[in-house]
Amino acid sequence: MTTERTLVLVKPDGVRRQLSGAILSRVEAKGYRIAELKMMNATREQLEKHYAEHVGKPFYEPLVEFMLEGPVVAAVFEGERVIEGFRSLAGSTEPTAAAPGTVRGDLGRDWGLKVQQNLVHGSDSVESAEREIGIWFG
Ligand code: IDP
Ligand code: MG
Repeated sequence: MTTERTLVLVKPDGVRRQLSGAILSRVEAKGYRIAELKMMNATREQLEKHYAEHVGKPFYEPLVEFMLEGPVVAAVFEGERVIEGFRSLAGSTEPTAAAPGTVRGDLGRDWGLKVQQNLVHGSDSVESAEREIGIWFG
């Protein structure tokens, strides 16, 4: 049995709003284990790799600029089905529509910007998780 891993980022809005601890706490309280944790400033090169799937979309450049606004907290969480479990805790991409009880639903809102500032990133598949963990934790 292989324990799954996922990459979680508290985005610059979450760090700036001093929600990093509250967000990590929700994930830990669910039962997932922190395997790696650090605060860092992302580089443009890392973000271009991380968000390669979004190149060409209207929010791509605003997204990269947003992620460069300040430090992020990067974590690897472990546990059975943690990829799906974290995505469920995070809530849907648009914070206005994200369900109450989720990180984005409880703590996020639309600020009328070109990119949704929605507090967290979580990998969406085993392949993405391994690729993204390599980008952030090499
Ligand atoms: P996810 O973070 O829920 O997996 P993705 O589709 O992978 O969402 O998009 C990456 C990030 O880009 C989102 O978390 C959000 O910050 C931003 N984003 C995605 N779609 C839009 C959009 O339609 N308008 C503005 N920003 C968006
Ligand atoms: Mg995504």
